[in-house]
Amino acid sequence: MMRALRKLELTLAILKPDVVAHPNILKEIRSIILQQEFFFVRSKKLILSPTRANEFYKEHEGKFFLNRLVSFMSSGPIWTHILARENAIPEWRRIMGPTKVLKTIHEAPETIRGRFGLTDTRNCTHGSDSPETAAREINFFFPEFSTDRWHDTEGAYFYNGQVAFNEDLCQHVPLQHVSDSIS
Ligand code: IDP
Ligand code: MG
Repeated sequence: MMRALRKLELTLAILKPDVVAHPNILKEIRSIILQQEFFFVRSKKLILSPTRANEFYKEHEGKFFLNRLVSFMSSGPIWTHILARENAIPEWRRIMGPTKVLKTIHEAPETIRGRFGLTDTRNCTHGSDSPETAAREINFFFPEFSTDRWHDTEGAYFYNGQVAFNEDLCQHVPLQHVSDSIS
């Protein structure tokens, strides 16, 4: 029997400094992402400079919260991930929950932001909000990554479930590449 082909969509996720500062919360959010059947296609831990944080959030220029958002996002390490799944963009935003934590803790307490968010600024996670944004944001953090090339090469392993999650890399690795990638 042919399996129905479900198109894998890619999105950019960020685990913000409030999450990365708390190893147990970081671990819990990773396991939620895995339980929800996302693949970690690429992962990087880094510290954003204020200049880069400003550039990333340039759509919010002029908003009252931009300065505090930029200081927060450059205040400590973040994890950035390219996640893959069917409907990855809306699905990741759905499990994150709404932006404003102080409402979300009442209105969607089961979501990531509802469970672990601290304030409207320190709200745990970022997720791209459209295919165009996802393309820009993936390129922002992973300029060496080509979505087309990924679909043509590694993509097939993901479609066939021939990948294993590597905890150290925090990435799903095509099975016959496992030994190459960790050497
Ligand atoms: P999103 O992260 O859910 O896409 P955006 O409106 O794009 O939400 O805002 C980007 C980030 O700016 C939010 O995740 C949050 O950290 C911060 N932010 C948004 N609105 C507020 C606010 O009203 N007060 C404080 N911070 C905010
Ligand atoms: Mg946004």
